[in-house]
Amino acid sequence: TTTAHRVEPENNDHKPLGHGRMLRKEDPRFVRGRGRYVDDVQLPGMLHLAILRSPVAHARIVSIDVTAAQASPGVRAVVTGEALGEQGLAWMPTLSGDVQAVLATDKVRFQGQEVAFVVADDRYAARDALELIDVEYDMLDPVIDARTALAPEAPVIRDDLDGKSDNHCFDWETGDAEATERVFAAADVVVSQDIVYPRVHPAPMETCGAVADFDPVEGKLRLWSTTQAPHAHRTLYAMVAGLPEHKIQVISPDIGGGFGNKVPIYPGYVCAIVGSIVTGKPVKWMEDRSENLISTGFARDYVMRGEIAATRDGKILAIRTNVLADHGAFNGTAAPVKYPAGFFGVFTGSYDLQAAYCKMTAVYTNKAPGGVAYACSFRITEAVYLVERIVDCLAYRLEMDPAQLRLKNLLRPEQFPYTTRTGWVYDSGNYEPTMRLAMEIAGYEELRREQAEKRERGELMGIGIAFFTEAVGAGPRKDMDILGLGMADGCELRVHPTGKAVVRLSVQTQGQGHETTFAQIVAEEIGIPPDDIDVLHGDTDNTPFGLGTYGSRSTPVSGAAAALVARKVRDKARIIASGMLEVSVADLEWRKGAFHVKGDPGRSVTIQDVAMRAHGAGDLPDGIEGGLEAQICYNPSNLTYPHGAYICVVDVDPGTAQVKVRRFIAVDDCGTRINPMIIEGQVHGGLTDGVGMALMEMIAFDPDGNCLGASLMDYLIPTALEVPDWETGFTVTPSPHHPIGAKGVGESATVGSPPAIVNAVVDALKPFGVSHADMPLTPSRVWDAMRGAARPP
Ligand code: PCD
Repeated sequence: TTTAHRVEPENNDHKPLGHGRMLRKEDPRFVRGRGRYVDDVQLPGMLHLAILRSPVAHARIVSIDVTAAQASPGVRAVVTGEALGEQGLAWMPTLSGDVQAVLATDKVRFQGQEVAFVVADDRYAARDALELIDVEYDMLDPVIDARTALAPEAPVIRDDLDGKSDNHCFDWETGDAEATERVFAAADVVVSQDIVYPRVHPAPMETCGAVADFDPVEGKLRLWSTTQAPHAHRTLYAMVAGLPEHKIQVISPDIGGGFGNKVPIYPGYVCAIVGSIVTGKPVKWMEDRSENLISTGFARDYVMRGEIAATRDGKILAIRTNVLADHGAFNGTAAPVKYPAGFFGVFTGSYDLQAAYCKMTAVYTNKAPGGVAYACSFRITEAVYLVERIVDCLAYRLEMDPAQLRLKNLLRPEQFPYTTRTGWVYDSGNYEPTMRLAMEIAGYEELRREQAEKRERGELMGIGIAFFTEAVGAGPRKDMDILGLGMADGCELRVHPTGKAVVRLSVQTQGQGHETTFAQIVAEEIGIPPDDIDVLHGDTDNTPFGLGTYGSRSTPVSGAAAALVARKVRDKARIIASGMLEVSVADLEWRKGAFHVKGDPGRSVTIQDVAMRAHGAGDLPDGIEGGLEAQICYNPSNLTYPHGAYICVVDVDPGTAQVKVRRFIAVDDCGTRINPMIIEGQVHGGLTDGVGMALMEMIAFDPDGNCLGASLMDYLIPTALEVPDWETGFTVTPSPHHPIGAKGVGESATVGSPPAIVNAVVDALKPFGVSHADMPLTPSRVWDAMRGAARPP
């Protein structure tokens, strides 16, 4: 899709970094089909692994007979949970401190769970042998609806956990319950609404997979895998397998989309490692589409109750919410230890409130483990949806225009840095101009007039608004860690003698364009053109430690590291330059790539001259070592808080209840922009995700726990046909604590668009007295809503 409308402010302060819209350095490789993905890895003697999965959601394993499979042609090994158990490998820790079965030993707990694996000469031999494994199951009742998980008669899913007698996973609360109750009790107006954010799946184009190569002579494990967090995975493998960490190399090559799906460690990765150790050969495991959809990390699955208190004239006073979170059979999400519900605590949105309170209960069910933060900084997507939906419910009740209601309540610029009612500190924001710009691009007043006319004629047109603030860039070591690992990022920069450079990152791109944007950041600081800077990532042997790419943290954390490491190199270059020019450091002026003697513009040395001197012959100033390189580990002092205003226009066919997204206006503020073209691409992708979630996507189950969305025939994802030409604009409010003022943006559109779309559809249905309907707004759901029969999903 194209950008029909792009608003470029005149103001110079709003210029992106120097190399702005430069084309992506990685694309020549991708457009020629020369990307190298995990499934492209071919090693001599490599074997193939296939996984036998449970056909049922909940059952005790009575017996597993593998004799026929072992005798099948080409089969090298068949491994069950029992065999793994003998090595202490049947269970592994998850990134949220739960444990998960690598292969089931006692019970299967969701349909698609890993039960056994076969290693064979090729993929087909491995798959064929799976059918010869004979498993006897003793069926148990499944728990499918989270709302029934805590009923006394519910079967206990996690009886593997010591003393566990129910399906309770965790409780979490934030805010001030009493203060909130006081505000609610005294308020003119209270509106409450039950809201479901259905289970969806990130469904990246490339499924998950790995190639494991254990060399018994070196004692070294090399693992190519589809991971968004190679260093964190390496540490976990060291902990699970007892292999020394320096003998594990995790390589994340080109990745065909992550979207949070590639953050967790999946049993398949561990099986590939075990397979290689057992057979003494390299072993490849690659999921198919259905395996990816039924067994890997899903997202969302929150049943929420939202309550909002306000004055009669629309001043929002307080928000309260109660959430039931379905985490599936194992809590497989990656979340900072102290925040089991991630950044849901930012459910207070972009508004100036007096009080807020959230209570959450998480439960286990017989569904695939999760829930990953799919294009969502640790559950902020659910929080934004809740607050933006409930604000619209309030507008409906007060008969106020939803744009005016928001404008009346947005935080004001002088309130930043703003501490929310749940204790988060929004670093910076200037909300009203963002909202006004979106309304201006949309032609908001004109749209409302058009809508009024259409309503006269019985046509269903809806206008939906969402205003969001996100918390991205986890995070400060003092506040957050994952399994005891602090969330800082390393970065290393080496400048070669001829002035070309290599920057090594701890984060890993899955398509976001880091090879380009990180070169741009370094280029801006050190004056070497971005084409002369290579970006290396995704290989633990060759990059500094860091926690990986998710929660739009690469720019806020690693991007800051890249700017600072370049400044460190520049500081050293300045000292060398002062020696070369025989002046003091204070007499030098840095201008785009060269040091100039103040007041003597003719005398200067370029960064390339300095690089040669740093490595070459001739004296260096006292105490300065040769070479031109530096390394740092950046610990952010706060998260960054991007914001945005989205407006969606839909037409609903009164005869078929089909929703058409006619226009979508997205104005984003991610602080200083590095590459506006890449940002627009990120926004277009996220908006498309949003259309999918709002209108089409849901991983559903039948009462027996059969997954009904196990292929892309049933799990609908949007294509270019379902989306309009996106209209984007931007404002720039730099982050005060980020060295270049940048905030993350990769997930903004996925977070902000579902409420805008749902608000638009509900607005279209206003003539039917509809004030809420749950996603996905498929024609049948919209039809039911029009007939007053909105059924709970
Ligand atoms: N940027 C710029 N500027 C600014 C910001 C940003 O330029 N201011 C850019 C950068 O550089 C990059 C991008 O943009 O390139 C993005 O960023 P960020 O926001 O920082 O983010 P990151 O970290 O990098 O990434 C991540 C994200 C996420 S998180 C997700 S989901 C998704 C997104 O990203 N994924 C993906 N996007 C994307 N794209 C693609 N292509 N693919 C993929 O896969 Mo999660 O948590 O994981 O769920």
